[in-house]
Amino acid sequence: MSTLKILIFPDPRLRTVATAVGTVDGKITTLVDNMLETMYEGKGIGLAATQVNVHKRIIVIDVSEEKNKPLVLINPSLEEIIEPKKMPYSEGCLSVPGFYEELERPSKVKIKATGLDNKNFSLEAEGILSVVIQHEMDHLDGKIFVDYLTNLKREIIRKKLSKQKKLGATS
Ligand code: QAP
Ligand code: CO
Repeated sequence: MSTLKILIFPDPRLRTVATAVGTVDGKITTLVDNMLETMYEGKGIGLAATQVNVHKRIIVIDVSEEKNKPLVLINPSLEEIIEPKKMPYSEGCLSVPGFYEELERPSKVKIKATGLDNKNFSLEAEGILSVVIQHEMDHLDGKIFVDYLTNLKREIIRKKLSKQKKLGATS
């Protein structure tokens, strides 16, 4: 296994719309292993393939306390918004390091996806899992959580991260 380089906002490659995975083969399972390792190393709870510059519809998530319950979603799609009542949640992103902002998203959703075994499944998600799934599915369409903020807030974040990159900062 190896860790992958994460694209940092405002990298334009984060705007790429990912394409569907055909069948899950060895190449995909290796990618998923590396995405999980990258997510765990970064202390993340979710990562989309887009963030590691692979433009395929793949998400890995682990919202468990022990970090031992990986969830892999291939070609995820929203089936139903079960509870449209918006839940406020402070969101972060491995591609927007150091910034957290409160957003509101539907609190309970039903999604459909393919697993590593190539089988389709449905999943009802609420609470933080619902939020993370929606956040990661946005990445596959080139959307980032900062897009929901005011232009001013997004510009401040963009400028700070651009400056850090220019200075070669690692934090
Ligand atoms: C998405 O994001 C998420 O700024 C996953 O310095 C997170 O795992 C959705 C992270 C929270 C909803 C709520 C961010 C790690 C990880 C940082 C992440 C950082 C180090 C973010
Ligand atoms: Co993200």
